[in-house]
Amino acid sequence: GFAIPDRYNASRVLFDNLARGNANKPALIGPAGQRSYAELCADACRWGHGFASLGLARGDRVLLFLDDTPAYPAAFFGAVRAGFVPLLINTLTPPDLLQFYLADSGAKIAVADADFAARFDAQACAETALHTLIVVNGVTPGTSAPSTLTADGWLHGFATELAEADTHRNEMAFWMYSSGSTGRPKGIVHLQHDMAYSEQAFARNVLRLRPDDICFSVPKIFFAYGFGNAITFPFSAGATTLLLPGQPKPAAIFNAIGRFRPTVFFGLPTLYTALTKADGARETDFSSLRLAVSAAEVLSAEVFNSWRTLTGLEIVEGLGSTEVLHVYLSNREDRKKLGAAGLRVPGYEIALRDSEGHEVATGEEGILWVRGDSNTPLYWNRPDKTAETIRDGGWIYTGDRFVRDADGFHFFRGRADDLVKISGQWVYPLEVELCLAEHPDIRECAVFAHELPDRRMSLKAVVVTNGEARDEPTMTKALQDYVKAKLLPYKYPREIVFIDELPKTGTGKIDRQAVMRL
Ligand code: 3SK
Repeated sequence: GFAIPDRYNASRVLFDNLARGNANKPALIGPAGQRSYAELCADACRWGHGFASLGLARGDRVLLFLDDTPAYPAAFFGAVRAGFVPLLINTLTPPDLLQFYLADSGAKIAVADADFAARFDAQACAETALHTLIVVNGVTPGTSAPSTLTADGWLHGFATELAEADTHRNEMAFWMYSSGSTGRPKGIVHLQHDMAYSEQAFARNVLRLRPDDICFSVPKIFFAYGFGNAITFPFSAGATTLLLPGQPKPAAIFNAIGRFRPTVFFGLPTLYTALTKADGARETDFSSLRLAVSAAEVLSAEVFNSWRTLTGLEIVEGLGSTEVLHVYLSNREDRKKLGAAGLRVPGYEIALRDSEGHEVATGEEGILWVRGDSNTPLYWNRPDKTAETIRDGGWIYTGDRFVRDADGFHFFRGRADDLVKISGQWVYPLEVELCLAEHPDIRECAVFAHELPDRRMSLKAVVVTNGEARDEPTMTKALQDYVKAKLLPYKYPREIVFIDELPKTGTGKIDRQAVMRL
């Protein structure tokens, strides 16, 4: 473990910069604005007072539906400092899923960018405890939240200093949600000390950030990966974070690199692939970058080599999870193997176990278990899922099959279940299958994952429609849009095959092996 005091509030990740002499340094830069550490701390204090003025009590949840702008860290740290618990929510979430998040968490207050405020419609707000929606970065014409406030004018009325809540290191600090197999995501609870722990484990040992670093995470703050990259690590190092709102299109990313000169870049294989192939790549000046990091998907040799040719940098690959908060296996700048998720990150215990729970020998395949002090203690309201995943005194069962070589490098061999990572985010094919099956034009369907030539995973659906006549391109688009609107958008099947009848086994069940060969 690392030295984190018993009485500890996670807002120190930001506020300790004031005592460290960083008040006038830029904490964040980017097209949506710049803030020094002093300004960001003042903004956070205003948010903390603002939330309290709306009647929140210690431990109450605040749902954040925010893009990467200065308002995100301000609202997050303000809530934590005042003893409230922010939820970091994917801004692509459709209204019925948003309703689930609000109802499951009991959040009474939400904060949303003006561009997303309309998502808080009657469906999203029904049967929830939400009483106030605070809109940032603009005004909104109206929502179904009982009361809506525009942050700009409202926040200025509050004081710019706020004493931190006297929280215990093991008190709840913030949550994120992860996918569930049947459309019921799990609230992953993180504690006050978890940010500091993941920073001491991963960032200090692998990234070795310097105060003059400028971190640029394309994965957004609402992902655990982006949250560490863009918030926890740069602020812990007294460095600067570059926040880029909007869709992460290559042109916007190249423009941000040229204009703001980041030194550490965080992406994932899908993004690196898109960047190396995009117009404008060769015209971009990457010379400010000293480090490029990847996680969330297996990195192929092809992507590694293309990025090195383009920028001169060798990508450092790691693997983490939202449950652990950040990366627990990683390559190093000076010790890496292509195709490996990496070495154990100090601070985490890693075990590869067989189905009886015994550790396997070097070179043998086992399921990866991980234990460290940033592990979530529970899924909110889900004792069943908590007991399935967190076992034997705090070990997390990841469901990932791995082999470890004699040098301690770990190689991914697939999943123990059918959970799959698409563009770096978890999906259960079954969840997509259940969703598609509800479409009025679908008689039966099967959805499964398959590996692409570059080792990334993709989703394919095989469907039987109700009607005889069908225009396949139009219907493909309609079915993809249907899944995007019902589930999170990245869960849509990239390929849809239309057939007249699904192959069946002798007992009349769908023959999945045969379907996968189609
Ligand atoms: O998917 C990953 O590898 C990851 C890394 C860091 C934090 C969170 C996640 C899910």
